[in-house]
Amino acid sequence: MKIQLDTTSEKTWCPGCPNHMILASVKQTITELIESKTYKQTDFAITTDIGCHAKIFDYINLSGIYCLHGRALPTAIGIKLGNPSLKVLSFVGDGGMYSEGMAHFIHAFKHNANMTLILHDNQSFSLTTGQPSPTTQQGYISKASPLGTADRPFNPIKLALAANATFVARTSAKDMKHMSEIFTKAIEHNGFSFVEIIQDCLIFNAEANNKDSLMYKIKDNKSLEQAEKLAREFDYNSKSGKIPIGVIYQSAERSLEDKWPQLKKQLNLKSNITKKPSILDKLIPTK
Ligand SMILES: Cc1ncc(C[n+]2csc(CCOP(=O)(O)OP(=O)(O)O)c2C)c(N)n1
Ligand code: SF4
Repeated sequence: MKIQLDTTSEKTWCPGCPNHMILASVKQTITELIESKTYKQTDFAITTDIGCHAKIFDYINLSGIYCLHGRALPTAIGIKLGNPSLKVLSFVGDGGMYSEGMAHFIHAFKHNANMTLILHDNQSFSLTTGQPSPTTQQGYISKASPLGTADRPFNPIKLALAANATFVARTSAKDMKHMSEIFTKAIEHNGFSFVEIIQDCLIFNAEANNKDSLMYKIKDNKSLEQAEKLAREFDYNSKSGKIPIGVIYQSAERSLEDKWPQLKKQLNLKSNITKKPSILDKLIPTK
């Protein structure tokens, strides 16, 4: 079957924005998974939040829902409940996920639905011109924080581990090969996989950029004790310390689909949904 992930939508990200590289890596990953004959294009669905990152919805030809700010994750879980066979990817920013959507973030680890959360962390609310987000470093001066941000940032990796995450990984938006390897491992994990992408924003909070020299690659880790140590190495607050990238933690637990007999039953059914031509096809423009 021909793979057609491109769309005709004009890209409105700033030239050089790392979101372009994230998009390319996501497309490469999905193309490779389809070419491996394990998946079809229609096996994937996406949800996106609101923010610069969320424009990915228009640039990748996959079914999905462009959600309210902070709600991309519960909507993705809703898609999984409707059709547990789908491979669902949810794209969120640090602002929307850790502010408006924080409760969903924590509970998602508990439910352990078999899906992937891709978090673009540029340590700023960028679409709305650079207000401090929950992972912004202390002292950041913006129009919304003229005296400098006083609060210490959250450490989302620590939060994820404390909430019983079964897959936590970190990658860099500047390393397309690494991103693609991590996305593949995340998508193939049986359970909820959380991938944090360290991403520069070229326009807002530029002082948080260029942390590359702190990053180092780790081997896939399955020890919780080691994961907790790795999580403490980067505090999102300073440019000292080290930033481990790779699979920080992975464990085997029952997924939401394994826990709920209704979903398990649906998983075993061969999909019998065939698309019938509808009058709506003419009314709703394709991407
Ligand atoms: C409930 C709600 N709160 C706030 C907003 C305004 N808003 C839209 S996008 C955005 C910033 C998004 O920042 P982030 O999630 O970090 O994504 P980025 O733009 O950095 O990719 C904000 C505050 C909104 N649309 N809805
Ligand atoms: S404002 Fe920042 S995150 Fe948004 S498109 Fe421009 S560089 Fe990318």
